[in-house]
Amino acid sequence: MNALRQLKKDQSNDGFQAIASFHGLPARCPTPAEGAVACCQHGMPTFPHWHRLYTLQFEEALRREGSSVAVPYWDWTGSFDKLPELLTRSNYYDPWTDDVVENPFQRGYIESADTYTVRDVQPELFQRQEHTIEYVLLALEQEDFCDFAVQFEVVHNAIHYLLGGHHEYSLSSLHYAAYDPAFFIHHSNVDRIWAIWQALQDYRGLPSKTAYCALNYMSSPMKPFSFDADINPNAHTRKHAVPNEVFDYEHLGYTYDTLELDGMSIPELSERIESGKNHARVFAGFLLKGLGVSADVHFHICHQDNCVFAGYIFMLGGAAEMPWAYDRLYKHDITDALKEAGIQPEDLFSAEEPFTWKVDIFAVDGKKLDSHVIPAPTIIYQPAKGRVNFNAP
Ligand code: CUO
Repeated sequence: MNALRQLKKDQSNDGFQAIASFHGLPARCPTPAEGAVACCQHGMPTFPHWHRLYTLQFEEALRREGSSVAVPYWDWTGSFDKLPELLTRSNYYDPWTDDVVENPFQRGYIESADTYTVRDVQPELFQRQEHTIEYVLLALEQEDFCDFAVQFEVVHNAIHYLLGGHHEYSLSSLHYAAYDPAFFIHHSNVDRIWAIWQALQDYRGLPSKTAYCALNYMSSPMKPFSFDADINPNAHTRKHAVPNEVFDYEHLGYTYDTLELDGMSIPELSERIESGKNHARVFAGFLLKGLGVSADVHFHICHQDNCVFAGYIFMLGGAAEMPWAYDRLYKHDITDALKEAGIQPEDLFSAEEPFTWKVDIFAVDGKKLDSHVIPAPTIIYQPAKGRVNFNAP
């Protein structure tokens, strides 16, 4: 807390304002065509790498200001009924000065907008835990890096939205998210989930430190970390500003106290993931792309005149974002939603009339968007493990 207080006073190119602007506004990444865009990489297989390096940049800046600890992670996959005290307490006692001082993790100042960050916490944050772990497990189940990266990023988006809510100067805005120190406490956990996936890949005997599905991306410099020392004074992140250099976090100089998730070790996680494959599952498959705005996508699956709520996803965006589109589907498990509506996975095969979707997309300010800005999802049937289809022996 003392280190963050100091970092906020640091007006240098590696102070709080400068680091926060690496992610969103003021935009730092020039483009030949349309002026500068926000540097953060979303919707690409480099999302995990860019944000790993970014969390490290923040951690090393705090260490420069006297911190001797790592950036803590907030494990939002477990159950909780309030935010971590680190983020919410209003003040703390500083034994060095014998003073009670303001807790710097509560909010951040946004110089370019001359305002402070706000948290418009949504009640769902405290209600969706049992689902959150399932979404994370589905990400961890993916054995191909690019499939993992899509599921992983979309799960992480929800925390931005549920903490930031409908407020512009909040975690739910790509432009201003990183001005709220909660960003780094969240992203430290996001990074830990990637580390858990990497450990699972090792356990499964699969690649954990490369991405065969996106080799070209893995050798492209990540801005603004790769820029010169005037823009990024941190020689360590500058030197490692290529995704290939970021897979090995221990090589970057840090580790995690534990890679357990929801009390499960890596072998237990693997077992849980494998047992989840023993029943047939149905997914909605979305081909997502940047909308230039943060948005909430609610979807219902309909048969004849009957529509049932199947889920929602959150997209983090902003007008200054880099254009992006995933090259593969984000899968949202709708098996339970269908069952609750009395629809068995098998019914999808025998229905005489096709199942259709009702998709409602709301920008974070509440404005309804055209539901066709993203293609209607596909229905994906995944048979139980070892079965070719539902009625196979
Ligand atoms: Cu760039 Cu969480 O992704 O912010």
